[in-house]
Amino acid sequence: MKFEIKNYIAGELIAPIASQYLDNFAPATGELYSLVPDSEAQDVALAVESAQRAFPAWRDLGAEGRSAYMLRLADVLERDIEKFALAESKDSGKPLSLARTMDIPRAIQNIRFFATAILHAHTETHDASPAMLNYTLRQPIGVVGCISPWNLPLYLFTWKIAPALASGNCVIAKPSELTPMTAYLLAELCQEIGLPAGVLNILHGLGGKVGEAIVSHPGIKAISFTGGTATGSVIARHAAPVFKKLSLELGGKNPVLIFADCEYDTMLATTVRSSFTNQGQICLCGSRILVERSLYERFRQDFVQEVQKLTVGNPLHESTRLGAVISAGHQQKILGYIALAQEEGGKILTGGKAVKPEGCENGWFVEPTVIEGLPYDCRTNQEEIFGPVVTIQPFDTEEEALKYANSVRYGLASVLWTQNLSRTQRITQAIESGIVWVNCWLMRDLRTPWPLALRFKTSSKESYPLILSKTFCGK
Ligand code: TXE
Repeated sequence: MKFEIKNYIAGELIAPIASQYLDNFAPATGELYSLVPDSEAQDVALAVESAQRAFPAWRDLGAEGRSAYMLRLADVLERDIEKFALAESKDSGKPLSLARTMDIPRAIQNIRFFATAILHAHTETHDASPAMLNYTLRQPIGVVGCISPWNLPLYLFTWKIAPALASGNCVIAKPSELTPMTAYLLAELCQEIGLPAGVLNILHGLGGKVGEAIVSHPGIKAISFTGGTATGSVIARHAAPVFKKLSLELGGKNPVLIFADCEYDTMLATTVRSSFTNQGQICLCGSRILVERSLYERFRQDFVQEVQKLTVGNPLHESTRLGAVISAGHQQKILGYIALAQEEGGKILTGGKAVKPEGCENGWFVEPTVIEGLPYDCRTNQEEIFGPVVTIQPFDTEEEALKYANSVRYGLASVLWTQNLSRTQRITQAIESGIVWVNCWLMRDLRTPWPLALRFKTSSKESYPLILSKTFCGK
């Protein structure tokens, strides 16, 4: 009998009403190790009723009251960091070291950040005295839906639920059916801290079934979704006719622009990370590496050498840098793109194959793969692969680099490596992406939803971060 994950509704951990379950596999071993509720519309109805009942008291508890619950939740999560990191690693295939240093700490930070931000929230007043005073009153909307993906399970799950809860909303949340475990464990912690029943409800199951039931339910006023672009479009089709508020964070095909004047060693180490962290399964990973021609040969040689040092292996081993990809189907999708790249004329410089690390022979692993020789407009360079696969391409001028960078339909993130301030200004304005990281990657400040982070090395070799308040508009 496999362990049965439960839904969390009205403060209780309960089985799905229809008692149907889905299989949950450990990607590193292929082992079927738990069962996930295959929830449906009737489970959603129950959860919405409980959230609607909980809403007035949660709203009226005020910012300090809500903050106190959330801070307690962050504290017990921090106490259990090792347990959660192990669960995340097993459920998703990612290295335990990554779950321990990135996923779970960031989940704790998400909860703490919004729990304290709400204490300092303020709004604008427009004083047209003596006749009138206009002010903006921010109020919770009621019951909201949060649907998150499998690549950063608890990290993205908490990033969605924390601001909603802190603002006084009650939440119906659904983690990915591929990675349900840490959301389930979080429900146990909500019980432990005595979070009022119905404030947070966690439903498990398939996107096309329970996910759509969440999106369609008339009692749910807003949807926050992160996942595939095609799914986002389905959700928008359901939500638009009933005028739900909608936040969609979808795919990316992010360019990395490397100029010859960059701070080389930092660039090289960071580009390895921005390519292959979490097996390349982060929507913010850079997958199209564009290099100024005068630096191209040196970069290619060093980059391939560094990538070959990355250990693909058992996620529990400390030396492992790349774990398993999320599923057998996703492994096939990635390998399919590698085959396509070769058909399109690409040359594989390293990687390209599935691997079976010792002790994980039935798991779903792919070697970190670097491909060159492809035109910027081929499918490999235009479509999101979402795996450990990058292409490298030389360019001669800024205009050419920008043309390649902006050629895709995505506009999520980009990375720029240069020491030239004027070039930085030109490129960050011309590049069509919501986030531009300059001389760094994945630095985030939760106060700016899509920050423009700049980091320059001075001639004295001291580095300092500089966050501009400018927010770029996505494509
Ligand atoms: O994600 P899905 P998939 C990209 C990546 C990947 C592709 C597909 O390219 O290969 O998307 O991945 C729920 N109504 N990203 O298919 O299906 C689903 O249950 C409501 C980028 O695994 O979009 C899960 O909880 N919900 C991405 C969540 O949506 C629905 C991260 C995401 O699953 C639904 C993941 C529906 N009709 C994949 N269909 C990123 N931006 O970080 C599915 N879901």
